[in-house]
Amino acid sequence: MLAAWLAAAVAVAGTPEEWSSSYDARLSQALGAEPSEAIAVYEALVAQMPAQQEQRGEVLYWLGRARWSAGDLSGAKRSLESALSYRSSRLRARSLLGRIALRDQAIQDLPFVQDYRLNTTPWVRGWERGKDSDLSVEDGPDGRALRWTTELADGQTDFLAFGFDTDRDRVSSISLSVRSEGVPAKVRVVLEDSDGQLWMSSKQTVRMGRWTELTLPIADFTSTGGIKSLDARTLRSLTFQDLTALHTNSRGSNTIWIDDLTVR
Ligand SMILES: [Ca+2]
Repeated sequence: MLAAWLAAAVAVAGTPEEWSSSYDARLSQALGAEPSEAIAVYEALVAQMPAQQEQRGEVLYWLGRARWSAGDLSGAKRSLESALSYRSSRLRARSLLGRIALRDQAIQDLPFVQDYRLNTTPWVRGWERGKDSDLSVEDGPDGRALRWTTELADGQTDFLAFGFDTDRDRVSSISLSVRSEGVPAKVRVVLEDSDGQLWMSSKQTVRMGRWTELTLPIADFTSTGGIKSLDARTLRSLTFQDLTALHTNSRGSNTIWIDDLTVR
């Protein structure tokens, strides 16, 4: 019903000005609808909008969101990737693509061991800065390893992340080798549980030009709030934060290598 009404409204909409005035109302109606209805609405809108119209990016973003809610992951990714070329929706689309990738590439079986010969899994490049190609597998100082190119800028942190989908298997520790090329790095690992509560490691110093082995028992993570204790069967994601720019005056590009990730 809603879809039919909106499709009709789309058909009679004329000038870009008329578009803009009714467009927000249409979007908010679709937001309250069932995903299948909303998808029909957004598809009708996208079909009618010229490619160069900036608002098309927003509709593509909402179409991607609705497809994601309906469980259509590949359709969601297509819409969101299309939305990336519109300035107004790029950040939101990239953020949702990142969150989808977290779930897509989540660690399922424990123990999980990665020596970074072939690919960058399970890491997802943080979606607030840089670009996806900042993360690659390359010949490093001691064989193949994960290479992460970061940019040290005033007041700016950066991150990588991966998801857990371990079917309530208990995670007990995370270890990895890290090496920073340009400056000694400062990093921290943050865990999120299924309630959205965050748990932090202490800040870790990564040596410059040498490997630093980080071993992080889950029991050592502390909560940022709340009083419950961490249930290591309910971890949802891990974020590897690069805090280096807050601890050095150096600016510009840095390379962080990661190898031998083990999750037990
Ligand atoms: Ca390796």
